[in-house]
Amino acid sequence: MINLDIARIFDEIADLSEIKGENPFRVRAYRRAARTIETLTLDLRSIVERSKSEADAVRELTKIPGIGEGIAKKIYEIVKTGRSSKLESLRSEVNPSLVELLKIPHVGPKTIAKVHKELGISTIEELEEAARRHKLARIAGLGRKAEEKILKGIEQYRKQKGRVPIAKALPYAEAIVEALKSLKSVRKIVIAGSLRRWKDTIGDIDILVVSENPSEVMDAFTRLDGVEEVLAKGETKSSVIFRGINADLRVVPPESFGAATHYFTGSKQHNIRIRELGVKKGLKINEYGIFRGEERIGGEREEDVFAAVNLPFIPPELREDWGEIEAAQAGKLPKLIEMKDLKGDLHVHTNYSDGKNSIEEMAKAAISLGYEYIAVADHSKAVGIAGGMDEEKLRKRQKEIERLNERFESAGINFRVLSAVEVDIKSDFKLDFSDEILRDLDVVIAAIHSKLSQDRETMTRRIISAIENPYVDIIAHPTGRILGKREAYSLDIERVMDAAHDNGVVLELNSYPDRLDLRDIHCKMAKERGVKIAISTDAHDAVQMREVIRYGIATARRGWLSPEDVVNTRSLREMLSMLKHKH
Ligand code: DGT
Ligand code: CA
Ligand code: CA
Repeated sequence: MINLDIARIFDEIADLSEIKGENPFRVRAYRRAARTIETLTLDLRSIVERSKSEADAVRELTKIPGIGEGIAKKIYEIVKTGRSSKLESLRSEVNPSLVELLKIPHVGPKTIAKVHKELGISTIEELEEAARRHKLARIAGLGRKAEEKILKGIEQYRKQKGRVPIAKALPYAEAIVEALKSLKSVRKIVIAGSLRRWKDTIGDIDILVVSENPSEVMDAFTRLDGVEEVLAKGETKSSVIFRGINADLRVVPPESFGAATHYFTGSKQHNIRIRELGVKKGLKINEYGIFRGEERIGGEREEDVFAAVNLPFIPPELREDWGEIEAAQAGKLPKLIEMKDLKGDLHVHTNYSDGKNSIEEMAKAAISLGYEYIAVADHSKAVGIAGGMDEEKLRKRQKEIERLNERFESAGINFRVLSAVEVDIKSDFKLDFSDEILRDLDVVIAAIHSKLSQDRETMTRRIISAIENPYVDIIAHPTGRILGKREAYSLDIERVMDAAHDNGVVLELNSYPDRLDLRDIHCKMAKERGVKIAISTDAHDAVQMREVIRYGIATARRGWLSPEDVVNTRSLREMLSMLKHKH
């Protein structure tokens, strides 16, 4: 029982309770617990096993932000017994095929309950059929428009079905590598495929191994704790389902390791281009090596592949055939941003809105990451569900920030807490705080949180109107997508970028792994248009601030960003001077 298994149990509890119509706050608490546990660096099992009693364990567990007493007791039960009585009773009450319906965009638990009760619908096929025959429109609360939306949602769901956000697959792949690394015969082991390219969603996990004893590796792989089904088992390749995700493992000979690593890292489009360059030079390049006629001329190292076609090493994140080969030929590959380039986080929440930690706790966590500043950007009042601040709360927070900064200064600590807000852009284009209030803040972040279905022109103008406000410095999660749940809202992103450029407004890359918004290709577009980017976490507690940033950095790298394209690689003073509203 590892943290990820526990997180999956809470996800399922949340899904089933939602369909059953349980209290939405409780549903949200389960989901929040799942997200917290997923990125936790502490091992829940050892916390429980270390404790002398249940009460002792609960006391320890509730110290983790996002874990209350009810959740802590469930964790205790899960670790001790391997089961959750809550989950088991829910499973017996809710038809499991209804759970899949919940994954369809635009289909919520209320709709599911209704169509199930009135039409007996319990599968996607039945729902699709009913929508096509306009049977749904006869149910109260649903109409022709709802039918159209549901059909679109089904189409969307089928397109991305089977793909998971990277943050779900990467920890599993890392766990597999960790387990197999300890085998005596394993000489080398790497993660390849879309995971090595840090794509935002992952179809399956690909792992490569060099070993003189392939059958030992295959035996261990197919028997790993977490393997739910063995799909194929051979001498060179095996495939399994590992905690719900497909995983391929290949054992290759040492002389092919570089060529295989390149080949199985992909992308397919990139590989095809490299192979064509090889053909022009009379070379055959494949997963076994680099060949001239029958003669092997390389393939042990990945660099050999690029060198064979006169290219410098191309970082995996760029291998999408988005122009990286031409750039490499011209000696114009970007110097990609790295984690160590970051000097601060410009979007974190605190307990002044929906964050778990105090300002001081967030600041200390940032200091331990080597940052020089954070911008605490709590929600504004319109986002009531997130405990948005009113003017009075904002003033109170301001005092606390000032006191804290004075303490840092007198202690000789080079760190500043910036006073920021994530101000809501309302559907009537107005911002949720007056200009007088925004003027006095260090950093103003604006974002849309409601009425996401306005038409394309309205949404575009709504964001641009915020960009044109004299005090808005950054637009957060500019397209609003949530991976696997919500597509980007209908938006003319090019016009938004042009307006950001003309007004000196920064666009945010939100590192949260189910957002990654701006996405990779949008980062590249922004760079080409001279729009600056802030890579932020949007963290709601200190653990998240530490854990999710790697996904933001990876997405920035996929978007070709260099340190100079990103504002929070600058020192405090330089960063502030790049914002529109100078202080
Ligand atoms: P995914 O799993 O859908 O997220 O994406 P990938 O890129 O991991 O794709 P996958 O797992 O199907 O295959 C791994 C790599 O193997 C892929 O990135 C490139 C290489 N590959 C697979 N099929 C072909 C092919 O037909 N031609 C070439 N040139 N490469 C291939
Ligand atoms: Ca793959
Ligand atoms: Ca694969």
